[in-house]
Formats: sequence, C-alpha cells, structure tokens
Amino acid sequence: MIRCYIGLGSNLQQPGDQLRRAVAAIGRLSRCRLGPVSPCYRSAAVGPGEQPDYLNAVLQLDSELSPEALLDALQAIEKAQGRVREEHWGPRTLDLDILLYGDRAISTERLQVPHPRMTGRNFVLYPLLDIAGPNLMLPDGRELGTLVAACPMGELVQTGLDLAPGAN
Ligand code: ROI
Repeated sequence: MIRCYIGLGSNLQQPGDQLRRAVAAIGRLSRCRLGPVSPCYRSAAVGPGEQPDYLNAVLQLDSELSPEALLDALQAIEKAQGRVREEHWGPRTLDLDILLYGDRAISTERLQVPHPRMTGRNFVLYPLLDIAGPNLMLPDGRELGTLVAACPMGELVQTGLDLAPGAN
C-alpha cells in the first residue's frame, strides 16, 4: 500500500454535497483504504476572474493502484458527479487531485506529483497539515511544516462540515 494524499475542491452545485459524495466514492474504491479526512475549509477562489468561493479538503488514501490507475479512478468520480472539461482555472463541480503518492516524484503527460501548485496554496497545505502533521516530507526533502510557515492562512476558514462517510 502506498500512502497518498488527495485534494478535493468544489465551487458549484452545492459544494458540501459534492465533497461528501466524493469522499464516499473514494472510500469505495477497490484496492484502496480511506484514512483520515481533513476538516472542510472555505476559501476565496484563486485564479483569474470572478467565481464563487470554494470548499476544499484533503484526505489520506492508502492504495495499491498505480498512479495512472488512481488518476483514472478519480477522474471517473469527477465525471460521475457531472464535471465537464471546462475552462482552465474556471469553476468546477468537483476537482480531485493526487497531491502526493508516497514519496514518489512523477512527471508524465497526464500526471504531475507532487501537485505542482500545492506548495503555495493555503487551501491545500492547511488541510494536509491537519491530517498529516508538520513532519510529512515531500519528495524534494522539504517538510510540510516549513511550507505551511511560509504560506499565510489568509481568509481560509473551517466550515464545521464533516465530510467523513457516515457523518450526518
Ligand atoms: N481556488 C480555491 N480557493 N480552491 C480551489 O480548489 C481552486 N481550484 C482551482 C482554481 C481555479 C485554480 N482555484 C481554486 O482549480
């Protein structure tokens, strides 16, 4: 089993429901075991133009799937929840990103791991810190605690929504 961390984001069509359904679907993936799910955060949209606030979270997933098979499985969940391949940086019903895949660095046409923009994004780093702790090390040797210290929390706020399967 490889320990993976998956980032979740949504800013369309009842984002809280989108994230809850996504966590449940990830929990049903074969050859995977769902671990802790972070608190759910609300964050202002990063990127050009006006769009609704996002809900973001991170979960731990131990997996026997290859990186590509895991990506396929996550994209199938995005699609099942109505994601259409929309404009780059545009609003989305559901975004699932492989943030980390064990200690591997992967760079292919389809997949870049660690996620290339995770290190500067508070809506990724803070929920990851909640479940992985400051000593988590990236493939390049940097520690999560160091990255978080360099990334202001800004207007990121916890929503109090519990995304774990079986909650509510
Ligand atoms: N902004 C926030 N706050 N959260 C996201 O998940 C997110 N995802 C994106 C872009 C459009 C870059 N902005 C985001 O893909």
